[in-house]
Amino acid sequence: GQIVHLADYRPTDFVLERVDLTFDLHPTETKVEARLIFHRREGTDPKAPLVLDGDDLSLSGLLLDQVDVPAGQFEATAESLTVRDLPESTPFELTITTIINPEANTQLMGLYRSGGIYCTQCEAEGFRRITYFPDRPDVLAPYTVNIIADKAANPLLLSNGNFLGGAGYGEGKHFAAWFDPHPKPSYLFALVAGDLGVVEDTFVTMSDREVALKIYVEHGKEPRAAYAMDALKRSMKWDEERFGREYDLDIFMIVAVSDFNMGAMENKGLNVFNDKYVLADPEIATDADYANIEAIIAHEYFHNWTGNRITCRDWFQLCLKEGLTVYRDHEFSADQRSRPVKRIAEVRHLKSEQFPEDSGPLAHPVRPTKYREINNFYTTTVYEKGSEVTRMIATLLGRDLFKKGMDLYFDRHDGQAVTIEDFIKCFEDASGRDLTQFSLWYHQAGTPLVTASGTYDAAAKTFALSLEQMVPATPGQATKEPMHIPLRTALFAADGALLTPTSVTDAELTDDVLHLTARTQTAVFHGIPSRPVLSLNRSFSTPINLQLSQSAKDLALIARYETDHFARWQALIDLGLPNLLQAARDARQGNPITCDAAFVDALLAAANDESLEPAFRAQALALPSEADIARELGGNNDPDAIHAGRQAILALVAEAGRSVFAALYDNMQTSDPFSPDAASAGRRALRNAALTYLSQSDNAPARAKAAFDAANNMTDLSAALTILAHRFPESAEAKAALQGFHDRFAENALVIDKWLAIQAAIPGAATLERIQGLMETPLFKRTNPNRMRALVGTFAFANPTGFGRADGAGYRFLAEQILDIDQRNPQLAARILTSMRSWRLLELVRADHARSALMQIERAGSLSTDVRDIVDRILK
Ligand code: B3K
Ligand code: ZN
Repeated sequence: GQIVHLADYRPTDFVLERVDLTFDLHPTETKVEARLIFHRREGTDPKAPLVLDGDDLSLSGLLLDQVDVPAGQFEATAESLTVRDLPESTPFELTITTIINPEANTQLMGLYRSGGIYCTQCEAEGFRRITYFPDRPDVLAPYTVNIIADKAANPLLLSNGNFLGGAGYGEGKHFAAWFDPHPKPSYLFALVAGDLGVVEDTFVTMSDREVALKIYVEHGKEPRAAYAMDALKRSMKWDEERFGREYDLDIFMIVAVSDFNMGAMENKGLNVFNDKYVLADPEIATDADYANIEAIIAHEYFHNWTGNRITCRDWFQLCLKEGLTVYRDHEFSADQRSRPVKRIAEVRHLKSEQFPEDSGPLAHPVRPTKYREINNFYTTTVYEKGSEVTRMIATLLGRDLFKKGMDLYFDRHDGQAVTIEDFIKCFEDASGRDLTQFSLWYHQAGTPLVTASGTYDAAAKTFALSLEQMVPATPGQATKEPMHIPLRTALFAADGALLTPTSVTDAELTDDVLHLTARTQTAVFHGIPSRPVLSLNRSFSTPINLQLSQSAKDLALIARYETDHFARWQALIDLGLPNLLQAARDARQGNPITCDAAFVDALLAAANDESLEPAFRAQALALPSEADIARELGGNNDPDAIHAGRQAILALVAEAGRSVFAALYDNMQTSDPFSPDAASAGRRALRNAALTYLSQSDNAPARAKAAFDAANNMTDLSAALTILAHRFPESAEAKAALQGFHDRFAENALVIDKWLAIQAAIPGAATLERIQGLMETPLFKRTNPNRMRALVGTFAFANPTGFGRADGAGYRFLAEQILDIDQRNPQLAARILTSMRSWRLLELVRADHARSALMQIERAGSLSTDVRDIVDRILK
C-alpha cells in the first residue's frame, strides 16, 4: 500500500513492441506463456534493469531470446520480475512462463472462472495477476493471443481483435488465435473461454464495412439479449452521426458473466458485462433495467474511441476516459429518450451520490494527484463530476467549437496515452479561448457554493444579480481559487413571458450563459420593464450548490412557465424541500407536521398537466429521498425523524391529491404487448407514482395487492411488491406477495436480486434481522457480487432507518460483513464500505456507534489495501 504521486510519473525505460500470449487453460493450473519484444528507450540509462509488475505470481520459466536466463541475471518475487544486463540498443525477446489458478481467484481480478466460464478483468491492475508485465496504461502494443483448452468444455475461445484461425490440438483439446492490430495497454486485454449461446447481427459502418456483432450469454437466454443488441446498433450509429467515430475491427463481441465486480468492461473488441446489464425481457427487467442496459452498452462501446484508441497516460488521468465517456453516454440517452427527463435523472444521481462524496472525507479532485489504491478512484467524482466538467466545456464553447475541439482531440491523439492537459489544449486550440481558470474544475475538489440575490430597480429598469462563490475546504486542500462557473440564466415576467435584456454589464453573457469568474460579481441586466423572476442554473449547467431565496410564488411561476423543463422540476424541488426539512425538525421535536399549500398545489398541477410528458410528471412526484434531506439538513441528523417527517409530507400530498392520483392510476395504463420505449416507461412511472401516493392514504394493502396480481411486466410487479413490503410489511398480503415472487423467480438470480433489494430497503429497525435471515437462504451466495450488493449494499446505501437504527447494530453488522468480504474480494468490500462516508452528519449517539464500527474494521489484522485506504480516510 505505497502512495503513488502524479508528480513521480516518468516513462518506462523500455519500449514494448509486441506481445504474444499463449494460454493453456485449466481450471486450477493455467499455463501462461508471454513473449514480449522490448527495446531500450532512446536516451535512457543503458544499464537500467527491466522491472515488470506482478501480483500473486510465481515464475516458472524465463528465456531471453529463446535461451534460459541464468539465476544471477534476474530476480522474481510475487510482486515483480527484475531482469539485468539486457541489450543496450537492439530489441530482445523475453519469454515468461507463469502458472495461475483461475478457480481460486475470488478477487475477480485477472483470469477467473464465473459459472464455468473463463473470463478476465484487467482494469486497473489485473493483468499483472496473469503474467509479469509493464502493467500501466502508457505501454501500448499489438497483441497476438493463442488459447488452448479442452474442446468439449470450452467450444468458445475468444480474445481481442480479429480471429486468425483455430484447429484441433490433440487429446480433446483445440486452439484459437486472435490478433489485435490496434496497440493497446494491458488493462484492455481480455480472454473468454467456455460454452455459451450467442446472438448474432451485423452493422454496416459509415464507410460501408460490415462488422459482425456477437453477444454471448448462457444457453437458453439468447432471446434476453435482443434489447442489448438493439442498443449496441443504435450506439454505433449514433457515434458515427454525432461524433464521426467509426468502429475499427471486423468483429465486436459482448460476453455476459454472472460474477463481476462492476457494471461492465470495455476490453478492445471484447466487452465483458455483468449479465445484469445485458439480459432483459418484460418478465424480468424493469424500465430502469432497460435504460441502464442501453446506457452501459453505449458507454462501453463509446470507450472504443474515448479510452481505447486514445487512452490514459497514467491512472491519475482516469477522468480523461471516464468523465468523457459518461458525458457521451448521457448525450446518447438524451437523444434516444427525453432530454429533460434524462437530465433530471442525472442531476438526482449526481446530488445523491457525488455531492456527498465531494463534501465528505472521501472528497478528491476529478483529476487526483495521489492514491494508495487506484481501484478506489473509480468514483462518482471521476465519472459523474468528470462528465459534468466535460458538459461545461461544451456549454462554454457552444456546439460547433466543442465539436471542433473533439475532432482535434481524435486527430491529434489517436493511438496515444495522454493527459487531461492534452485534452484541454485541444479545446483551447480549437476555440482560441484560455481555459486555465476553467481547468480548476479538474484540480479543486468540493462542490462550489454560489450565493445569489437579485435587486430590481424600477426607475432604471435594471436587474442587478449579485453572485458570490465559495469552494469548501476538502482533504488536502484547505484554500481554493475562484472558479469559472457557467450559469445558464433566464428572467421571466409575471405573466411567464421570457424577458430579454437589452444588454448586460459587469459580467459576460453568451446566449443564456452567465460567466461567474470572480469571487464576487454583480451582473446588471438592462432594459427590464418589470420586476423579473430569476431562473438560475437552468438545465443544471454547473454542478454547484445554489443558495438563492425565492418566494413560493416565484418558484411556482418557474414551475409553470420555464421553457427549460429541468428548471421547472428544480423549482418544484425547491418548493418542496423546505417543507421536508421542517417536517424532519418537527418530527424530532414531536410537533405536528404541516405542508405549504403552494407546494402541494404546484405539485398536483404538474402531475395533472397533460401538456407535460408522463415521465416528467413522475419525476416531479418523486420527493427528495431521505438521504437528500439528510444532506440538506447538514448535520446532527436523526434518520428516524427524517423518515417520519417525509412520510407525513407524503401523506399530506396523498390526501390532497387523492382524486388526481386515482385518475392517473386509471388513465396511465400502457398498451399490451409490452414495449420498453421511453414514452411507455414514462406512463408506467407516473402510474406507479400515483399508486405509491394512493397506498399512502390507503389503510389496507388491497389496492397494492390488486396491482401486484394484475401486473404483466417487472416494472409494475416490483413497484407493487415494493409498496406492499415497505408500506404494509406485516400484512398477510405482503408476506404472500414476497413468497409468490420468490417461488416464481427462484431460478433467476437477477430477479432474486430485486427480491433481496426490496426487502433490504424496508424502513425500520427490524430489517436487520430480516437480512440476517435472508443471508441463510440457499438463493443467497456470498461470493457473488450482485447478491452482496443487492442485500448488503442496498441496506447500507439506501435504508437510512434500518441501517442507521439507534442501537448501532446496523453499523456493527456492516463491519462484520466488510471484514468477511475483504478476505475474498477487497474491491467489493471497499466499495460497500463507502456507504459510511457521511457518518459524521449523524446525531451524536449514532455517530459514536458508527465510529466504533469503523474502528473495529481499522483494528482488524489483515485488511486489504483497498479497505485500509477507505477506512483510514473515512475516519480521518
Ligand atoms: N472501465 C471499467 C471500470 C473498471 C473498474 C476497475 N476497478 C468500466 C467502465 O467505466 O466503463
Ligand atoms: Zn467507463
